[in-house]
Amino acid sequence: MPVAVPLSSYEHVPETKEALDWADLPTIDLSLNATEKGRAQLADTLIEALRTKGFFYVTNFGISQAEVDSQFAIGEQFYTLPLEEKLRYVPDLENGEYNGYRPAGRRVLSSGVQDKIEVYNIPKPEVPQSFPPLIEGHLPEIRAFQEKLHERVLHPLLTLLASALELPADTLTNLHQWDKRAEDHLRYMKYSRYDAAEYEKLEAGDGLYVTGHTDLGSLTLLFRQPVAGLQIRDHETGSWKWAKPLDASLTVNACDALSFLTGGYVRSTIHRVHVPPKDQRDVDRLGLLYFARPNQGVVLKTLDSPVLAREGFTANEFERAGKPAPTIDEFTVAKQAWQQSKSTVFRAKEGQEILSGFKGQYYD
Ligand SMILES: O=C(O)CCC(=O)C(=O)O
Ligand SMILES: [Fe+2]
Repeated sequence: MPVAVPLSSYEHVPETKEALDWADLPTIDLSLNATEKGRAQLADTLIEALRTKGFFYVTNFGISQAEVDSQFAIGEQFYTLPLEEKLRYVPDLENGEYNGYRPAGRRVLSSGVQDKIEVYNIPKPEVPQSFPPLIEGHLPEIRAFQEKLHERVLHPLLTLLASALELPADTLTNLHQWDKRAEDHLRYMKYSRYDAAEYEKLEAGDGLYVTGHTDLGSLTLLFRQPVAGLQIRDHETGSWKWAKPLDASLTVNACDALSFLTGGYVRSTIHRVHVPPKDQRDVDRLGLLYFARPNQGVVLKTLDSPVLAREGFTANEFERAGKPAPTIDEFTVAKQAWQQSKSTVFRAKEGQEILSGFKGQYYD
């Protein structure tokens, strides 16, 4: 087994000084999870956040900044590997596989500019995967980090959500067990900078690196990202606001699978990535994310919850269309293939039906 290559410490870039229209997001402070009163309060805050803003911060989640920075350092180092080495780890993207490396330049952005987004996804240990020696050397640390995210962040949030839905506390955690095979993955993501002329072209179009979309799993956990770019569409007002980096926090959003499981009561949140403000255009944007998804084989049908029954959220898109609800695996492959297949035309795949009863959509 390769030994861990020592990494230089990771320096976060300075935040923007521009006065952007920041989203005002609620915070789930997990230190309150220690008492019954605190849990009741958090469950209320969480369901309100999921029903209105769609995004929220999580703080005091029991993972140190040093551990987080170490992951950013691994991600930064990964992207210094020669392209030919990274290309050895490209999965069958056209057919919906996504663990491993996705090179830049598969998508055409507005004004015909090619994307400069690279993605590297690391699945759970149960999923067979080969890694470059750099990653292999750090695998024990990466595994420990993934497991902590699962047990210390995902599970408390799912337990709070079960309580808000008046379901037995373990209803949702049972569908998301760490030691079961599933499509959860940790991601290092890099948006490389453009030159001034290309930024101008992008701005003459829609100014976006990533079009408005929803994520396909349960919850996405996004580590503090000092280079502004992420924008969130408010469920209530429809307006786009920037996500502000908040110290020692995660930014979390609900995704398609959780929306299906709750008959649309929890909405999958629409978000996009804008080109950064002018004072951050001379740096690359490095992201660290965890995409949580239900266990393999979980059928995406609406849960039987007293709250959902009372509020009238008893059928999701598939059920309302009289179609069989897919398993998370079927849904994942179909939506990933739709998202990832190479395109030469801007928004070539708009509105395609990706599974019977569900269309792939972009959002403005
Ligand atoms: O880079 C970001 O801030 C968000 C990325 C994103 O939305 C995604 O990869 O699904
Ligand atoms: Fe996303």
